[in-house]
Amino acid sequence: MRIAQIKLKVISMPLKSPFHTHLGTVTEREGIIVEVIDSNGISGYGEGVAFSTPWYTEETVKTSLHIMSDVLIPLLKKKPINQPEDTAILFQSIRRNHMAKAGLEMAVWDLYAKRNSKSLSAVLGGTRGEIASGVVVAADSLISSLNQIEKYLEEGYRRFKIKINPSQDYAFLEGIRRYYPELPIMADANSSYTLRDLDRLKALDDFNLLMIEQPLACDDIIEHSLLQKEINTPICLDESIVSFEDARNAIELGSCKIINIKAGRVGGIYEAKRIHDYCHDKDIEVWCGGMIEFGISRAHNIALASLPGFTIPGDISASNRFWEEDIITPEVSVENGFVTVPDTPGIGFGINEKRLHETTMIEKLFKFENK
Ligand code: OSB
Ligand code: MG
Repeated sequence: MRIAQIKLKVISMPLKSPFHTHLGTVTEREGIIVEVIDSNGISGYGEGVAFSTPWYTEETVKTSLHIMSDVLIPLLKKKPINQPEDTAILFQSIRRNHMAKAGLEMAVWDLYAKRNSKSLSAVLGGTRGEIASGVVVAADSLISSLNQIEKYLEEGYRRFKIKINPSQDYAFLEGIRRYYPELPIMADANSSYTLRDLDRLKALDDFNLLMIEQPLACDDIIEHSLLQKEINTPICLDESIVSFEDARNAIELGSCKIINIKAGRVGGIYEAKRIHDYCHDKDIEVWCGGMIEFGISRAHNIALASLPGFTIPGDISASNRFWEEDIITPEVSVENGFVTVPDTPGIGFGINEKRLHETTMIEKLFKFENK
């Protein structure tokens, strides 16, 4: 594979409605669109998914742009890439900065798949032609949560993720269960509890939740293992798992029964697949999480979630869950609760150039020397 150019575009788009978590409210999403172009003019796309501020991981759009521009792209200029796996291995000499790495790495996967006229799902070994779709409810009151659930149910979603925290948990979930006693719901706490809240967390066993996502802090691997022994609800880890080693530690310690895999959080598809394969071996269920992503990242998530171990509906919702108009064409859509996995080359979605152009704030071009 000979890379001829890389384009980075920082884009910014308002969310259709504010996204509330106890860590903050997101109303506007920035992201970095990565285009890797080979010497034949074929383009592969990826998305840097760091947020504007470091509320979810330590990276930001600015640090990602810096690491991509000044560290990772210079590495790519030095060493040829033959297989997409080479990218992740090349980036191992740089610590962390997983979202920056993933943006570039995933663009190389898309490029590789397109050069081989195969869908990304086929390249990865996907076995599913459609993905059961879940959606997140991140509202700041019971009434607006109930309204959102009603609307998403009509749209066909199969699993509902409710954001909780110590000041919005028992009564809140009780309110939802009163209207929806059988609904497949899970709760995401985004690290808002400590082991001092053990009784509060035990009480949530009353609601037959599919799982509780990341109740404790991101480095509380041992505390999560203690908590899992005390509660019946399966623990799913999100923030705690940023690498294959984290996944192995968590599983060996019994810190979780389920893992939420996000390629952006773990440095890209290579690492995501390693975690998937390990979990598959160990009978640990996984699902594909989202981070309020634009269409390119959504498309990558669809390909990843077509792997056999992704047995639980994830955060793969339609483009219109968050966006008035996405940057891909066609947009991701949900029909009868499922998203179709494209069988066309690469990620299988085109670029909505007009939308991409009107949301672009910063543009950078890197030209590779053609030896
Ligand atoms: O904790 O899973 C999370 C969004 C941004 C960052 C972290 C998380 C989330 C979500 C939304 O819960 C999932 C989605 O994009 O659908
Ligand atoms: Mg989460």
